[in-house]
Amino acid sequence: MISAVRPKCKESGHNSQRFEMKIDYDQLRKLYEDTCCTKNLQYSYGTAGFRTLAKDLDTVMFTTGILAVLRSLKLQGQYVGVMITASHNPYQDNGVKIVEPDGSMLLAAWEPYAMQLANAASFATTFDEFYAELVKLVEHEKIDLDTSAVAPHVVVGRDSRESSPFLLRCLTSTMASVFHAQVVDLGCVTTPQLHYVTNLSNRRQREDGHATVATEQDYYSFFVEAFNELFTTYQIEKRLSVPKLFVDTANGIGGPQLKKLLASKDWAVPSDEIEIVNDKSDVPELLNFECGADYVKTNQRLPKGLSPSSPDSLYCSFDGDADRVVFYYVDPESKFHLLDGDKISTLFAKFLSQQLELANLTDSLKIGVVQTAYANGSSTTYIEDALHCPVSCTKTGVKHLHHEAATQYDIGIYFEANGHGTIIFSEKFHQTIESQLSKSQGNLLALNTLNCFAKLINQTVGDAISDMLAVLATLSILQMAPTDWDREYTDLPNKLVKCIVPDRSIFQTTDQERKLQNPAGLQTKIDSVIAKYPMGRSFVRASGTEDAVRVYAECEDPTKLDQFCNEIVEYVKSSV
Ligand code: 16G
Ligand code: ZN
Repeated sequence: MISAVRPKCKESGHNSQRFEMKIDYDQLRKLYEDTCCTKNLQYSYGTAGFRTLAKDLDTVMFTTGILAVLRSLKLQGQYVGVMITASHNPYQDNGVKIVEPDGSMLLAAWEPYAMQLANAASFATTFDEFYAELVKLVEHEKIDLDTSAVAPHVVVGRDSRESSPFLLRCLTSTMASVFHAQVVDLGCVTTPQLHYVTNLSNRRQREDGHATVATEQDYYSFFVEAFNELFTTYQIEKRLSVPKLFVDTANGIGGPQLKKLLASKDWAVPSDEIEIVNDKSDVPELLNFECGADYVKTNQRLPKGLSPSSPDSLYCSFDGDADRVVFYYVDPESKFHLLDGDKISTLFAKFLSQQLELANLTDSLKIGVVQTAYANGSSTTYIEDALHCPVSCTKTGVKHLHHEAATQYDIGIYFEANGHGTIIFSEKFHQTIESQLSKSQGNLLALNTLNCFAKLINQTVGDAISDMLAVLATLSILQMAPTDWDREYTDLPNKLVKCIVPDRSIFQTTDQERKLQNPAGLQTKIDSVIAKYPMGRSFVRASGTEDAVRVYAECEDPTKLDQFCNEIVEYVKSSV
């Protein structure tokens, strides 16, 4: 295996005497030359990993595959996950992101490596230029490439895009042949399934030296069991509190996966209570087209394929890789009502706070909600004033919210308004509940409810399927109709606008993106506009996923909202 050890990279001027790349240089070179066809494009690893037109991703897939292997080697051969997806983007796009062994996003300190490797391959004029960059990284991180001691392990998954099988081949091309990695291909899965399976595989390996990797089937069994357990605990008939739930799966991978879950032999809710629409994941161009969470949230209207039925019916939309969900209903006057990420987190906060109180645990376990600046001001006021829960605000992007929820609270509920989110339960939470239950102390119903509810949540990442089940369970237990849920608080009228500017990088923010530091003087102008509108709030930030600047505004008077937002947009345009 360690056939052609190349001691030094003479051509690239790399002259380390200490270091040997114990990999097959010729094989790597051949695969590089065969695979990396896209050249001279600058790639950046953002909040969503790499994402762009699928036709431009061969080189990036090649280098990301290598980086995943290196990450696994750095972590003593633990399973590292890689997901090929472009989430809610149109069907022509694709993307890739790396998942840590515990199921969280790639460690921030490694994101620059992902970029360096991709851009080295993209701009290198010879293979050795790229190779030198690889050597530099391996040396810097002191990674032992001798795979005879520890083999790297990688779990790969992809959403339903047509381009994914080809990109998967680019991704995995070097894994086994050059780095002797054990690669587990999950096939088509949702992003949260990939996170969950990566986490479970490592837990099994750690806890009982389990040699077998976790599977998609484990995911279905686990969540169906958790759902059933919660219903049994409550002794509620296995019927939902809503007569019908319509699920728009954006013609993405969520459709077939949800069908598999509902087809599980143990799934007990009558099949006519949940109807899946927009489930044509085999028609590529329909993906996210006029449907899905992003479409519904942005346009505040029903997606294609759905027409209003009874006001008691509840609807929800996933995005293309099913890590995001928003709910909605239509009232008797045919008015559309969105129940977005803010509404989901407030529903969970209300329910879990009640259960904590019933279990007499409010003093020992800290519950809190994590939001971003996009959270509607009314939701923040409601959580603080009506639920008496603390609220944290972080920068946009799941990893920021996740970190805050995991480090600040025992029950950390986090959601972005766009529907990305989950709940993190701390070690202390599990120990406390377990200890109380084992002593049969306190309100057993509340303790069991908390215990079961924690199982129903995919704690590795926001998960449309798991979040959907948790919302259904909560509404059933609280006996709430969609209108009751919506009535808890009323959103302030709000608007989100995209502004194209010559260089978005000059828009630098502080205070969790709520204030601009640059361009100089612009924030003062924005503040003077905000002061004119009762309950006014507005902020400006550069998008991390598009070449644009986003302007958010909310105020009390819906008739003034356009004017408010336009004034800010005008200042933004005149500042560049
Ligand atoms: C990415 C983020 C999402 C965030 C969005 C903001 C992840 C997995 N995804 O899709 O959380 O809301 O970017 O996009 O972190 P923007 O920067 O273009 O506004
Ligand atoms: Zn997504």
